[in-house]
Amino acid sequence: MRAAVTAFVALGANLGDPQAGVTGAMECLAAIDGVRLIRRSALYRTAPIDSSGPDYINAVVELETILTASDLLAELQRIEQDAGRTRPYRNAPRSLDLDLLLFGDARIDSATLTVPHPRMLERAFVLVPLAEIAPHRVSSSQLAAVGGQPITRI
Ligand code: A4P
Ligand code: MG
Repeated sequence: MRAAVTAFVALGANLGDPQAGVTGAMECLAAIDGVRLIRRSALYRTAPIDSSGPDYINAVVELETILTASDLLAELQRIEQDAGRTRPYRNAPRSLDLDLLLFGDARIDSATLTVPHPRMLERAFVLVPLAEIAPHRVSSSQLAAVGGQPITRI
């Protein structure tokens, strides 16, 4: 039996009913074989960053998993597909985006997976919900660096 790893996943959506999309995705994550949902942040409303369309709903969850990081990524992509995600172009508005932020203390740099997520430190929509559920994983200077980005807890 593989040892369980603590992983953090960011959820985002700004098409359709994004609040229902993010909440439903949390249930889908909890239902993955080999995954336990440990903690979920509140939902946050955020303006699009390097993206367009309506405001996003964002959140972060903590998982415990016996899957490998690449198997977990495959499950995240399956849930995105099931939510009707299309990829017309990079950073396009989306019905659901699931990004693997952290996978234990692993550093991964493969063709399909980079962990820690390379843009997580630039984004209040990731750091604020992550700090809510895992304050020890985000420093106050990291939070201060994204302090100018509007984000509303709902
Ligand atoms: N990939 C590599 N590393 C990872 C990882 N750690 N987690 C690869 C997930 N995927 C990872 O992703 C493209 C490829 O990245 C995947 O095939 C996977 O192999 P994608 O989800 O298809 O494309 P994307 O979403 O357009 O790119 P990405 O990199 O997820 O975009 P970002 O940088 O996450 O930005 N503004 C607000 N307010 N809220 C948002 O949620 N999201 C984005 C997306 C932009 N602006 C936003 C928000
Ligand atoms: Mg993504």
